[in-house]
Amino acid sequence: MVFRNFSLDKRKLLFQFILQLKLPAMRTQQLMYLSTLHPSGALKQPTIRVVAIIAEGVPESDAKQLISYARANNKVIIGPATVGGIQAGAFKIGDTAGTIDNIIQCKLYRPGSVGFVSKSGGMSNELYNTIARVTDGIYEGIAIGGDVFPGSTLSDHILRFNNIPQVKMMVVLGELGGKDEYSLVEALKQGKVQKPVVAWVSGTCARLFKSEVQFGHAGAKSGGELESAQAKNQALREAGAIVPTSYEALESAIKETFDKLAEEGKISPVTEITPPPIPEDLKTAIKSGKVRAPTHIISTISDDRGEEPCYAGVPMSTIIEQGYGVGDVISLLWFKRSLPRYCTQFIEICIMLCADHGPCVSGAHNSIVTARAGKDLVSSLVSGLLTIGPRFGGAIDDAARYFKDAYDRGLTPYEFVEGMKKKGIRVPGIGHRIKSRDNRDKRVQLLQKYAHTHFPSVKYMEYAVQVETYTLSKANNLVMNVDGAIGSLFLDLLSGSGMFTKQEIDEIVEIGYLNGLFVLARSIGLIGHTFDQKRLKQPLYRHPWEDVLYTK
Ligand code: Q5B
Repeated sequence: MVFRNFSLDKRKLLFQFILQLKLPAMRTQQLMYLSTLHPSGALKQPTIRVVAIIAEGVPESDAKQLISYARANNKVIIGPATVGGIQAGAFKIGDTAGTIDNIIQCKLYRPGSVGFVSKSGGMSNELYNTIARVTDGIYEGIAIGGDVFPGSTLSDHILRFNNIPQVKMMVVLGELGGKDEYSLVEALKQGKVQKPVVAWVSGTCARLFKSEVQFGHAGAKSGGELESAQAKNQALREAGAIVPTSYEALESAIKETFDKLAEEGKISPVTEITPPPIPEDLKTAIKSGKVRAPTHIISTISDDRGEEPCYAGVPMSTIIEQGYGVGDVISLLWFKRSLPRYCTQFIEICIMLCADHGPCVSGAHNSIVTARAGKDLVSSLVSGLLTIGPRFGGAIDDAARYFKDAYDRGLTPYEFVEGMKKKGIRVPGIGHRIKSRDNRDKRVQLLQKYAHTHFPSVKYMEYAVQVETYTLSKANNLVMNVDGAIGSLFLDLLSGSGMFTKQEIDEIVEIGYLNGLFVLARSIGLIGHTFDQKRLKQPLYRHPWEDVLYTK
């Protein structure tokens, strides 16, 4: 790659330029083209005559090679390190002339009579403004860039302007360092330029410094006397350019030259047009409080716009420095409040208990089969997660809903279970494929023990235990399962903590937050199973024939 310092800003300019390529006003003969890959690639395109290199820091040896290729092939390079160029009312490249407001203020929306060339991009914007104030405006403006080896020189552009009939006068802004300006001096002396040239070489202050000074541009170095601004201004003056005595006097020199041409009838009045109103940039308008844009998303749980992300208003530094745990983060992001430690610890216990239950359960089996089919982590995880539902792991919300409804309505366990049977609904949170009266689920016991010790009330869980006592009288495996334990205990957490209104509890149960605990927890295990299969380099899974009952 030629460009070693291709900054983000420059890439933005490139993008901006590519958008500009679509402008209908663009004139093909002045097509300027940027290659994101290599400018020599652009130069080699037969239809491209001019290449602008906006990148800064192009190595000098590379710049020289590009320049010699361009010269040999009758092509033009503007830059490197150029801010671009503009043909007023027609085409703009790069960031030259700045914002739309500035373009309008500098009358760059329609052509004037002045050809302008500058080394400095920043100063070219300044001069666009100056020229607009005292003349009928710019016809074309080019910043050649401040590198030691510019692709095209000041005199290249002046000679070009000299041949453009619409350009009646030229303004040149050079700078100290290098000898570029002397090629213009030569062209003036040889009578190659017939139109008035107003010129100023900036950097006269360099003499005030005791040692050699390097200004902003690579080429702007106060070297020997010949390269000084004073010497170049003098040489230009002697060659016939109109050179003021100071930069401050440049504006009046431009004005006088223009007025003289106008008096002589060499400049016909420009047809003024009213530029079409450009709608204000939305971001700027919003920032200044002028408009309100409709939002497409409402978010109430987190905010990443400040210095640090906030979860429910709590800054990340507080979360980290005050030792918050996963339970605290869940309480902030799901419940939008800081819950007491016994609650967040309960959430963490749920996550730990449900993280995995071996390779044979639906979710893990799916993830294992998917991983063995060569699929990636996310696919394997998602395939396992998709099995979570009313039978497997996803019965927590329904358990909470039905237990709450039955308890709040004062139903006896008998009335509740038989009522469900009549409706043909299995009691969520009850029943397990391998757990039974004699092989209780240790996880359920641990949750119950924790709640008995820390919760102010366990009324819903006690009701679930009564339901279990009744279902166990029907069948040995109709035990309270982990979904039932979490569902009933979360009801106790919500109602006993004093942190939620009745309405909020109903909403949490109605929306169905609680399956989220299983989904989140089991993701840990499913990811583990996926890694395990990949680590073990397990082959494609094929279910054995002998394990299938083939029947007609
Ligand atoms: N019967 C869990 O059934 C299972 C009944 C019932 C009334 C019930 C079943 C069920 C509700 C949903 C639920 C969460 C499908 C389970 C989990 C996470 C896990 C998993 C792991 C982990 C098991 C036989 C007879 C039939 C049924 C009756 C069954 N359940 N009656 N209420 N709840 N429960 N899911 O053993 O007369 O013959 O028609 O749906 O809470 O998923 O480790 O594996 O961590 O990964 O297959 O722990 O209970 O029994 O379906 O053959 O039914 O019992 O009506 O009666 P089974 P089935 P009948 S925890």
